Amino acid sequence: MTLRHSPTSPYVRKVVVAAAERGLADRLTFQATNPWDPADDLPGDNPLGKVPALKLADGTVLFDSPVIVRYLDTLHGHAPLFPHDGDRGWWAERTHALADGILDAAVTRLIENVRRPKELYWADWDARQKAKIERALDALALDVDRLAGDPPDIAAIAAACALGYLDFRFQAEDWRASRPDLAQWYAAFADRRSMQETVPKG
Ligand SMILES: N[C@@H](CCC(=O)N[C@@H](CS)C(=O)NCC(=O)O)C(=O)O
Repeated sequence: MTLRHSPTSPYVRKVVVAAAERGLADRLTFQATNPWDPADDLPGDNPLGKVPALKLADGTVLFDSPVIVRYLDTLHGHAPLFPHDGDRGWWAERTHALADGILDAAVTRLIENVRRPKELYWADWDARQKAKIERALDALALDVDRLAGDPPDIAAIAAACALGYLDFRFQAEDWRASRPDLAQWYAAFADRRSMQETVPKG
């Protein structure tokens, strides 16, 4: 399987961490891809022009990251990344969505602050995204006890990748101060080999 990959994408990181946590790391090969390069052939694999995209041996291309992680879950015999049992399963799905929502808002903020021409900066839009992130972090912090578990499920992996992305792109904004339990959980999770091997660079 070939993963179209960018070293700074938190959605890619989530897929790579999920694969590593279920013993699938050796099954992945990587194709470096810059989704912002108009000359890149990524749209031929993913019409949305986004990474991650996973190319299978038969030519099928899977996207987006939740679909790829679901596919990975069919390839191993360990505890499922997406828990099967009722309440726990729905909670994990919701927490995965919450974490991806943090990423969506954070990536939107990054574009607004870094890529968008300065004269077009829309402060209210930026503030709206920031508020989403703050509320979602509060919700994660309330449920921090449920993030525990070894091996981690998709909720914990997605939450950790979201927090790691905030550290990577928004170091100046301290999400830890008002959420010490979440900070403590993340400090331990970030030590896992799967996380250490995927620290974003760039
Ligand atoms: N919902 C998608 C989001 C993927 C995404 O937004 N990837 C970014 C990189 S972090 C990208 O490729 N952006 C290029 C673009 O939006 O044109 C997923 O979960 O895979």
